Formats: sequence, structure tokens, C-alpha cells
Amino acid sequence: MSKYQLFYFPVRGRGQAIRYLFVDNGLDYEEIDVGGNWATEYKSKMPFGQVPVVKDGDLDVAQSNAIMRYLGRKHDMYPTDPVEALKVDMILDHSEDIRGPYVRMIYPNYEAGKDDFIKSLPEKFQYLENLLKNWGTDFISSKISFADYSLFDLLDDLVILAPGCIDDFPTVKAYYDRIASRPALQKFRESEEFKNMPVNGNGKQ
Ligand code: 0HH
Repeated sequence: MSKYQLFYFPVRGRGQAIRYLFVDNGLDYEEIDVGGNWATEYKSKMPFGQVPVVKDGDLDVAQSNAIMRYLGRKHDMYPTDPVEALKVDMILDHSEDIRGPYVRMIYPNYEAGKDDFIKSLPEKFQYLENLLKNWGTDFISSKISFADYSLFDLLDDLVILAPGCIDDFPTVKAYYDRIASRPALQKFRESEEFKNMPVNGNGKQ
């Protein structure tokens, strides 16, 4: 199998969950930094004029969540049981309901919007706490799925934004710690490459 290529800016952003999926599953990939010549060289070549894009041989895979689903299906990280797949889909959509407002706060409205955004989080965490507690599994499903990397990365961004914000939600906190302590992810997150990579493109976090 040829090496995957991840086209993205040198930030965590919407590329980070993809990186976690590659790293945690030992999948070979290379980063293509589109930052230098984005407008002149890369934008027009991307299916939607945006990144992340993963190249799998001749195939251009675009849209971050579609990329995650594609890799999940290819590498046995998307449950085949409809109810288990539903859990994974529900959590990914819930994550997106948080990530969207996060991005819309971080880029154009950080100073004015940060406090209100942080105040909106406990309600969102409580839903997550209830579901994860009720399902009672170590991951969203019985084994790790693509959505675990998406949820973990989102929680990580939120913990950076508001340290301690998940501490009142024991199931969510234990879940976050469990994913963070997976050996390949832990090693990757201790690397200089990871530590030096900004969370977002404008330096806000
Ligand atoms: N729905 C898409 C998805 O989920 C949204 C992708 C998207 O917004 O995949 N992509 C943005 C980049 S993410 C994009 O392609 C934000 C990262 C910003 C990094 C800035 C540069 C940092 C330099 C160090 N934007 C470019 C564009 O739309 O032209």
C-alpha cells in the first residue's frame, strides 16, 4: 500500500484527528505543508478548494469528517453493526456541533466570544457524560473507531482553551485520559513536531 499524503497547514486544526488515526494505527503517511503556496499552488487543485485532503494513491479524499469515515471503513474503525455505527455517528455530529462554534469563535471573535463559548460547554459535556456513562464502553463503541480520534482532539482543544473544563464530568475525563495514554499517541504528543505545532492558524488557543 502506498503512503498516504496529508495536505494541510502546519497547525493542529482539522488535520489533527487524521494524524492521530494514522499514528495510533501505524499507518504510513507524509505531511504536505500547503502553507507556503496555498493560493497559487494548492487551492485550485483541492476538490473543494480547502484542506485537509488525504491522497490515497490517485484518490483525493476531502472534507475532514468524510476523510475520517473513509479511513475508518478502510481500516476497520467503523463498526458494521448499525447501532454501534450510530453511536459513532452521533458522537461525531455532536463533536461537530461544538467544533463549528469553536472555530467561529477562535478565528473572528476570540476576545469577545471566548467567555460565552466556554459557558456553553458544560451543557454539551453533560450530554456526552450521560451517553458515555450509559454505554459503558472504553471507547464510543466497543473498540476504537475513527470518531474517538475526532472527539479526543476536540476535547484536547477545549482543555487547552479552558483548563479543567472537563473535570466535573468523570466519564468524559476518564475517556480523555484513556485516549491520551494510548502508547503511540502519547509518544507522538511528546514529540517536538507535535509540541511546536500551533493549535490554530491565528495563534489563538
Ligand atoms: N468542511 C471542511 C472540512 O471539514 C472545512 C475545511 C476548512 O475550513 O474539511 N479548511 C480551511 C483550513 S482549516 C481551509 O482550507 C483552518 C486552518 C487555518 C490555517 C491557516 C494557516 C496557518 C499558517 C501557519 N482554508 C483555506 C481556504 O479556504 O482557502
